[in-house]
Amino acid sequence: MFAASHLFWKGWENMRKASLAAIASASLILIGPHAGAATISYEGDALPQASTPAWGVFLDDTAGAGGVVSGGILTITTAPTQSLGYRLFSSPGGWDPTLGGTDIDIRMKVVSQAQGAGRAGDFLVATGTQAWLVRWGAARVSEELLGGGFDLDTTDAFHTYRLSVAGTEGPLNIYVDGAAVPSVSLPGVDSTANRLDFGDQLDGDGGVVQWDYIRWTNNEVPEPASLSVLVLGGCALRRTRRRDV
Ligand SMILES: [Ca+2]
Ligand SMILES: [Ca+2]
Repeated sequence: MFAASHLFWKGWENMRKASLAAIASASLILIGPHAGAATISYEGDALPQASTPAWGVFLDDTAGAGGVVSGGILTITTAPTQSLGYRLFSSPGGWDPTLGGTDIDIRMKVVSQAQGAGRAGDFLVATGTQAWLVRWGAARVSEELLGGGFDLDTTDAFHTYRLSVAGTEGPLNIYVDGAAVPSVSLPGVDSTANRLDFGDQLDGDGGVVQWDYIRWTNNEVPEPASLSVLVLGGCALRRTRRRDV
């Protein structure tokens, strides 16, 4: 008798888990990346120009110092008189203004800032209407075009920087290592550029910077219809849970 009821209970339990999983996966489909979302990553497994998609080398006066890939890390070495930049999306632009916003996760480390250099490396975010140029020094993260930034030891370890742009107009919020609150929130400057650039793009900057990955996601705003279905899905999930208690 015990075995039979135990079996029945296990069967019910499995069915309940299956239906919960079905509801959960249906909800995930709704809130996950939509067909219109675009995701691109550079993982440091090859030089940017040899990766998929291939980045253009738009600045290279490093005279051989340049970029070196090892163990999934791209290391860029520049003297203050040298520069090296990699570019994606210059034509056509990659930023879809009909999509809702963008997160760019960058895991990187400043190994050293060259003597006399302003900063060591940088990243340009340009949405087609606004642009930001984020720069990393050994002790500060800043924005070049309007100013603003925050102090941080960028040399002690790899840090993950999330550059999050609301829509195409901004502001740009920078989150460090998954923090809930941005370290800085910056308005952009007007720009028709539509691209991503990274490396050492500025005269006067230089040093050794290691880039582990760059992951770019252009998100679609969920449509109101999808949202209402999502809310219904959430209610169903709650009701199911309540019945179980
Ligand atoms: Ca430079
Ligand atoms: Ca990597």
